[in-house]
This record gives sequence, C-alpha cells and structure tokens, in this order.
Amino acid sequence: MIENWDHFLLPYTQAVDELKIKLRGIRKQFQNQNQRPPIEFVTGRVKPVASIQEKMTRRHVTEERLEQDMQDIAGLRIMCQFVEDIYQVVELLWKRTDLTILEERDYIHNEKPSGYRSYHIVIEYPVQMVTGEKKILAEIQVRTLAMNFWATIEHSLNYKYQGAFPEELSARLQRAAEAAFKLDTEMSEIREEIQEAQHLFSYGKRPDQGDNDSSSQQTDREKDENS
Ligand code: 0O2
Ligand code: 0O2
Repeated sequence: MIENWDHFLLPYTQAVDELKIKLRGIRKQFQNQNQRPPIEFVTGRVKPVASIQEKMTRRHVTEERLEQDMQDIAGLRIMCQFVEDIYQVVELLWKRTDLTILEERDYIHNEKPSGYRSYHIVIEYPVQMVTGEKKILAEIQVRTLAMNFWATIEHSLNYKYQGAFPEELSARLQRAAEAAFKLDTEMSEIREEIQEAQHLFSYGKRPDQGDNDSSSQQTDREKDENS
C-alpha cells in the first residue's frame, strides 16, 4: 500500500518542475538567437492520485509495478506552430544528455481511431534527491496548436460521455480531427511566408537580411519594449 502519496510523488513533481524550465529554455534560446522557436509553449502536470488509481484498476497495474508500468505520472506537453516543428523538437530531445528517450509513438501519421494526433515520447529522467539519484519515467506529448485544440475539446467531452460518445458525435469529432490536420498541412505549405511575416513583426527584418540594419527597422513593439 502506498501510504504517503505526497512522498511517492515528490520526485515526479520535481521532474515536472525541472523539465518545464528546461523545455521553456529551448524556446528562450531560439528567441535569444533571433530565431523563430519551434516551441510555442510548454505545460506540465503530475497525474492526480485519483487518476493514477483509476488507471491502475483499468490497466491492472500493481503498486509494485507502478513506477515501471505507468509512464505518464509525470507529463509534459509541448505545443508547436507547425508539424515540422514537432520533428525538430524530437530531434533536439534526442541530442540532450540530461534525459534518455525510451519509447516514441508517432500518432501524427498513425492517428488514433478517435482522430487523436500527437507525438509521444517516454523518457527516463534522473532526479537528484537528498537520498541520492532517482530515475523516473515521464511522458512528453508534442503537438501542434490545432492538435491541442482538438484534444482539449475531445477530452472535455470525454468527461461528459465517459468515452461512450454517441455515434454521430464520434463521427463529427473524427471529421474535426481531419479538418484540424488539413489546417496544419495548409499552414505547413505557406510556412515560409508565415515565418517571414513573423520575423518582420518581431525583429523588423527578413530572416535573409543581416543584423546591420536592425536599428533602422525596429518594430513598434520593440520600440515599446525598449522605452
Ligand atoms: P487543461 O487540461 O488545459 O484544462 P506553472 O506552474 O505556472 O509554471 P503551468 O504549465 O502554467 O506551469 O501549470 P501546470 O499546472 O503545471 O500545468 C498543467 C497543464 O498540464 C494543463 O494545463 C495541461 O495542459 C497539461 N496536462 C494535463 N494533462 C496532461 C497529460 O496527461 N500529459 C501532459 N503531458 N500534460 C498534461 P491546463 O490549462 O491547466 O489544463
Ligand atoms: P490514460 O489512458 O489515463 O493514460 P499508456 O496509457 O501511456 O500506458 P497508451 O494508451 O498507449 O499507454 O498511451 P498513449 O496512448 O501513448 O497516451 C495516452 C495519453 O495520450 C492520454 O492520457 C491522453 O493524454 C492522450 N490521448 C490518447 N488518446 C487520446 C484521445 O483519443 N483523445 C485525447 N484527447 N487524448 C488522447 P490520459 O488521458 O491520461 O489517458
């Protein structure tokens, strides 16, 4: 029996806090280089105890096997603008030496029957506790803003219907997932145009222009920030 859940979850809480800072750091580093970051924003959570217990019952996971068999007690989510950014983020994660990737699940090109799309990565992450190092599992979900919009809506509907959607609603959700993916595909096709516009908006110059003329092309937003 896990008698003290706070004690059990402490390394997971620490891992989520650390990983949120580290992943948000990737975004900051790109911005610092005047480059468009492949990460839009990062969220994270420790699975609530009630959800852990419910999943243990549903998946027949014993307390002895909990640490190994439940991969998403620590969960991070990375939201990206474009599908291409997702794969760039995955590449960046593979290069890191502070975590080990154990599993990858590409639900972008192999979407779930519900229509769900995301890229899932299971990592092993070492947490420094006063009692020594503890390696824990964490799940990182990488998705576009459109995929996140769909998943958030579908997730809240799941609460209402407990997963047993009426057939018509289920079909509508699948169509909506396809529409969201079509939006992602369309956006990818005009990605260069969008990137140039975003760069102009943020830095007052096109990515192919050097740094020399930045002062003369400062945007209103930058002027506000600097004043
Ligand atoms: P939802 O689900 O949109 O209603 P901070 O503490 O301020 O530094 P943050 O990210 O603002 O950090 O808050 P927090 O509470 O740590 O993050 C909670 C977020 O985790 C939720 O955002 C979810 O988007 C996300 N999340 C929820 N469930 C999962 C999951 O199963 N896996 C992963 N990877 N992420 C999850 P919302 O908007 O509060 O909640
Ligand atoms: P749950 O079921 O409490 O985790 P795993 O559960 O990780 O051992 P599985 O089922 O292969 O094994 O994991 P998967 O599918 O890679 O990831 C499960 C998580 O993905 C879910 O966590 C959701 O955050 C998300 N997800 C998967 N399918 C769907 C879907 O159809 N709709 C939405 N909105 N999200 C989905 P949960 O919710 O904590 O579930």
